[in-house]
Amino acid sequence: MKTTLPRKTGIREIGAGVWNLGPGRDPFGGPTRPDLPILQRLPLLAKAGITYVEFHDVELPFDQIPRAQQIMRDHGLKCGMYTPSFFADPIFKDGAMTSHDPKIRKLALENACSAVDATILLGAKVMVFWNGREGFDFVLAKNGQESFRRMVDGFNAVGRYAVKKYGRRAPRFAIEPKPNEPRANMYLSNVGEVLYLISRLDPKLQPLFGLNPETAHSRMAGLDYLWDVEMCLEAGKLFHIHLNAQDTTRYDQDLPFGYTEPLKDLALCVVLQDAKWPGILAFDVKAPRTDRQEDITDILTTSTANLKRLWSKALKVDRRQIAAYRTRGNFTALAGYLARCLY
Ligand code: GLT
Ligand code: MN
Repeated sequence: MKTTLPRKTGIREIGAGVWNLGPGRDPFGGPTRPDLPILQRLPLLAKAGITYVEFHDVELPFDQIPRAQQIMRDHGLKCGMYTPSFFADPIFKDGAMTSHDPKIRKLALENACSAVDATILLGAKVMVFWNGREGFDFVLAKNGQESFRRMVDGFNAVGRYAVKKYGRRAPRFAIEPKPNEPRANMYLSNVGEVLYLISRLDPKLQPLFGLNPETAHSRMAGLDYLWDVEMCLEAGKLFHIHLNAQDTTRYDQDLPFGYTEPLKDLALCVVLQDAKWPGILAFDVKAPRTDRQEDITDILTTSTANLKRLWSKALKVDRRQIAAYRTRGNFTALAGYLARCLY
């Protein structure tokens, strides 16, 4: 059964990445489940209620797209976004666009351009750039100002390629910030930094660039994801969103949406509803190492159930009450009101 969100503006169905259903690897141990071939994950995603699937180029290379599309059609799936992997291949160990080696930067650009082609072929409207290896572990390992210019040049070049080849059909690019992991310090570590980078791109290309904020990534940076999302909305730059949960500022956990901070998640639903945000609400979660193969989609069904519940509760939140609490400056009472809506 497809999950849909009642009274959502625009797209009502849910998204998730094929990598969400991995074999349970972590930095301290190998897989605990079979590594299911990507195409075999598609029926599982469909069965878990997902409609919009997300892929990295390394998960769905060009030549496998027709086969994937057939499976997707059979299961009522669509592609929500596509993204070049600038982090898995050891060649990108010190970054893709910000690598010191011009040959590696050229390869990154080529990969990004083929990802544009794949995004178009798959009918997705958004291509994501995650800053996986862009950054540094040691001070002075890179010249920060030069790195910034390399990112500006890189994104401009991808934007130019997309516009030249596809004109108005060009996908929109959503840059996904994260503060650390795998690098000690990552460039484009938060929403504000990405908004600044976009302001430095070629003005003609700026409309093509926006963000894919991820709730857990904001939390890892010790930031409030509601404010991060509101900044994206204010700038007209919320192009995509990754929902999950994170238990304080430790390593990236990709926990089920709604698990750690349900009250904030309720408020997030209120904000998205009021903004009439039309895009796909997508999960970026990770089936934990301890879940058995037969339970691998529990992470998605749990996230979905939480989202549906919070979304419906958010529809019932009385906006006039919120306004009244604001006017009177009764912020603790406002917190109490939200808690009553939630519990
Ligand atoms: C990686 C990362 C995610 C990104 C994915 C897209 S890859 O799993 O942790 O947050 O969205 O590149
Ligand atoms: Mn993500």
